[in-house]
Amino acid sequence: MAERNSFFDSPEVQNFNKDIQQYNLGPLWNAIPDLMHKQPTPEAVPYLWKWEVLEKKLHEATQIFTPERGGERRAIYFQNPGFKSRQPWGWASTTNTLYAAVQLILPGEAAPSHRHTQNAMRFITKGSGAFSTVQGQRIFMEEGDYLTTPGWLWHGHGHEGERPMIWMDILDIPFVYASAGTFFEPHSVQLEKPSLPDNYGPRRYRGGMVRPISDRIPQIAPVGSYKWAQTEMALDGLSDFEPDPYDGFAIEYVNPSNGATANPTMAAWIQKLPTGFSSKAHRHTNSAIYHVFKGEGYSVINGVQYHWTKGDFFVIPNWAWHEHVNTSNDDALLFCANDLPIMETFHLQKEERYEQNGGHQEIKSEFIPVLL
Ligand code: GTQ
Repeated sequence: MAERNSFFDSPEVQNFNKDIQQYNLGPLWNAIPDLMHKQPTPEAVPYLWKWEVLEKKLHEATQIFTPERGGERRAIYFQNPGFKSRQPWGWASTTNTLYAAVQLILPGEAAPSHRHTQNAMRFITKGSGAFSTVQGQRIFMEEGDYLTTPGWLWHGHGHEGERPMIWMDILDIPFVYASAGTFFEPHSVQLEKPSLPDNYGPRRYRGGMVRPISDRIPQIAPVGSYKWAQTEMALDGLSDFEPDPYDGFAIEYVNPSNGATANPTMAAWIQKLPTGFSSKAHRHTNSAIYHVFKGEGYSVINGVQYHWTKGDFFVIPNWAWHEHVNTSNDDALLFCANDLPIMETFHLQKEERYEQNGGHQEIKSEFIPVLL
């Protein structure tokens, strides 16, 4: 492409550009550098939210909002500061395609059943005794469980336990919004009555290890919930071998009925970083949202150091260089949700390895999180 020169600033061109606006037309020659930049320039920025802040704000929200009063869920979403000027859907974008939130439910509360075209997944951060009713079965949730609720499935939540329960929601809200594919419908009853035994999917599939022979036809979410005990066992098995240099010991949740990601548009996995593990840096087109399930360490994202401890959440936007380090004396466990399936479906996925300096970025500054 030719260098941009004074031609673009000439009154003749500027007047023409202005003139065609009244016909709702636009000049490509003016727009192309912004439309077709050399590499991804996501509005999302790297960011990190501290657990102490989230937990406190969720508990404060219990004084203000109840599902009964508001007819909805008590969820607080991760607003990426890079989107603040983009209205209205910038309000709820954590990355360019993904929304993530933390949700708190109190014992005895019920979040009403509804369905929408957005796909959802959950990772259980704290507590037990709450359930999500999906596809007619109550799926009880415990710390470390991963649940899938693909688009248009009815889902509502209840809590039979003793203490507040918190989990992470991840949905493809910005992607579906941009595609104008949003449908939403509340259920006719408050919380859908179960039509199958409790934990039907996870019990029949043993966490995705097997497939009952009657289920050979692909289904959208046959497992429903991937139990922590089984995930931990799988991680332990993998740990006898070499870690991936970029992601440590990482295992992805899959749908055993079709071999694809557990949720169609979003992938999710768990990464174990052993003591002292320091990954190499790379970047990829897909964006990722991380939750620190266990441990302590830091990630370097585009040369900035993000310290994390248990419970924190952080964002790696598209095409950002990143690497992870475990600084603690124990394993660190990271839950990662990402839009890899979207990027792969549209042939946009690319990865690049950081080759300089032994594969490690120079740390130029440290991120200072907003504290209470
Ligand atoms: O729990 O069903 O954070 O529908 C956003 C939309 C949670 C849910 C969110 C949802 C839900």
